[in-house]
Formats: sequence, structure tokens, C-alpha cells
Amino acid sequence: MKFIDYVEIEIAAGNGGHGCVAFHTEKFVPKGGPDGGDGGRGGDIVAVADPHLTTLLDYRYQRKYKAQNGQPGSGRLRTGKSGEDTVLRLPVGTIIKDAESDEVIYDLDKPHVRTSLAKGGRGGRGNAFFKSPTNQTPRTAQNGRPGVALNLALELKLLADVGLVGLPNAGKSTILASFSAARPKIADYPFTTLKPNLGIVKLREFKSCVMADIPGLIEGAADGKGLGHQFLRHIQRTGLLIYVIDVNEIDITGTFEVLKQELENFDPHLVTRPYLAVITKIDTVSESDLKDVSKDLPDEYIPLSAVSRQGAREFIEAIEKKLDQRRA
Ligand SMILES: Nc1nc2c(ncn2[C@@H]2O[C@H](COP(=O)(O)OP(=O)(O)OP(=O)(O)O)[C@@H](O)[C@H]2O)c(=O)[nH]1
Ligand SMILES: [Mg+2]
Repeated sequence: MKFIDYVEIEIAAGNGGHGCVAFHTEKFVPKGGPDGGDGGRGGDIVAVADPHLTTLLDYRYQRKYKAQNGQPGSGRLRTGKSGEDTVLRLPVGTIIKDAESDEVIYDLDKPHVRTSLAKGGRGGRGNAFFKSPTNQTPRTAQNGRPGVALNLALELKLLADVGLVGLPNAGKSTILASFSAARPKIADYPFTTLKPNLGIVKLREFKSCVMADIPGLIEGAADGKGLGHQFLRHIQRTGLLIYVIDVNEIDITGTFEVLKQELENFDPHLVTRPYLAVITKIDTVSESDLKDVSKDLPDEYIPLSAVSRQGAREFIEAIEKKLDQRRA
């Protein structure tokens, strides 16, 4: 289930501030010497591996990053203020390449590693610097140097944070398609999904997660029945499992137990994971039927329609809450 998140961005470090041309002036000192200060240096573009991020989604929305320029120098030998660095927070595992040459610039392989990707330009020298025995009144100063500008390619191998598990035809792929840009095959027959699909789901603010839809499980899946068992290992590393159950299922809690049992048979650790249970396709039943169904179910069952998107907000909030709890 290799899936690569890929974006290209433009970065530009800050330019150095210009040096200043100035002469000392003071009452009764008619011919003060040159005292123009140097420009400040431009800010760098810095990358940091942030263990709370799992996708490059934010970088699809904003593609250009610029660090602050240095301030120009001024009289009385004052050096300009340096520009602030711009810090790019990237998920651990992001590989940063030069987009033109495809060369790897840096591999953010561990949490919190930090690297400068583009250096800010040096500030220009003020005219005071150029004072010499032969030139007591230099009237020129240096311009600041431009900051380094680069086109970068960011690559990240995605691992699912959230796994959808359910019987064949439960509506798993429809959920993935409704909440991400992934376009898995959806059809009204069991075993439509033959291999796992991954998509990036936007949560609130700057957060996102990777959701995996695996082929439907049937009773006996852990012993090799159906298709799903081959893929159970793909959800062994997900932090959150979502049990997807069709609201039209006659025995909803029984279905939930079957699913849980299959996972447990495959790997007892799986059922100790945080989970959510989703009752999907609620647009296919009347409100009063839904009430009847819901009254027998524990609170953690979230009603959802991936088609009408009823319950969509609650669904996303519940995922976010569970993932936050796990990360904390
Ligand atoms: N009305 C309605 N139909 C849905 C909803 N979710 C899924 N369906 C339909 O249910 C059928 C099965 O949906 P899929 O998303 O393919 O189900 P799946 O769980 O991925 O199935 P497998 O891949 O075979 O395991 C399709 O015809 C969908 O259009 C829903 O929320 N409302
Ligand atoms: Mg499917």
C-alpha cells in the first residue's frame, strides 16, 4: 500500500538589507567621518520535522514561501535588523528534493530534525566600512545580497492513520471518496474493492490524516476467507480503526462483534486500538426508523451518510478527537 504524497513549492530566503551611506553630524563637529551601518541579513527558509503532521496537505494550499528581508543599515553605525526565518513544518519522513535536478537536499527522517534549506542574503556593508587612508569620505555602500531561491519537490510515503473496516458493500469506499480526493471504485456489489486505497482527509485547521479503505471482511476473514484478510496487515499500524456498518444491517451490534472478532483472530492487539463505529447510509432510512435503530445502540455509534453528508462534521470531529488523544 505504497502511496506518495507529492507537492512542489517555491521558496525564497530573504534578501540582505542595503548598506547605508551616512556621515556623522554633530554640533561643532562639521566634518564627522562616514558612519553608515551595514544592512541586516535576510531570513533563512528552514525545515523542521513535526511529528504531529502526517501529510503534505497544507502545502497544496500555499505553494510560495518567502523569508523576511534584512533591514537597511542606518547612520551612527547602526546595523539593520536581520530578517525573520520562515519555518516550514513538515511531517517526519518527508524527502526534500530540488525540483529541477531531482537531487535529494534533505531527508527529514527523525522527529524534530531541523535544516536550513535556503540561506538569507548577507547585508551590504555601510560606507563606514570603506573608509581608508586614501578615501576618508566614501560615498558608496554595498547592496544586500539576494537570498537563495529554489523550487522544491516534497515527497512523503504515506502510512494510514485511520483504517476503515466493514463487511463487503458496507460503504467504506464511499466514505473515503466523500472525505478525500481519492477515487476508489464504488459499486453496489460485494468485493468491489480489491486492494486498499488511501486518501488524505482534511480535519479542522491545519490538521489532516491518511485514511485507508481496505477490502470488505467476512466471517472467517482471519482464516483466509474473502479478500480482506490479505490486507489486515495494512491496518496493523493505523492509530484508529473505524468500523463501518450499513444502517440496513439487521443486527448492527452483532455485525460489529463479527468485525471485531475477525480482527482479534488476526491480531489481538488490533482490538485494543482506539476505534469509532459508524452507522452509514442513514439517508436510506426515514428519520423515525433511524431513531428506532439508534435507541438500542451505545453512544459511540456515529450516524453518517457519505452521500448526503449528514453527520459529516461529527464524524470528522470524532476522528480528530481520537487521533489527538492518541498523539497526546
Ligand atoms: N444512499 C447511500 N448509498 C451508499 C452510501 N454509502 C455507500 N452507498 C452505496 O453502497 C454501495 C456500496 O458502497 P461501497 O462504498 O462500494 O462499499 P464498500 O464497503 O467499499 O464495499 P467493498 O469494497 O465491496 O467491500 C454502493 O452502491 C454505494 O453507492 C450512503 O451513505 N448512502
Ligand atoms: Mg470498497
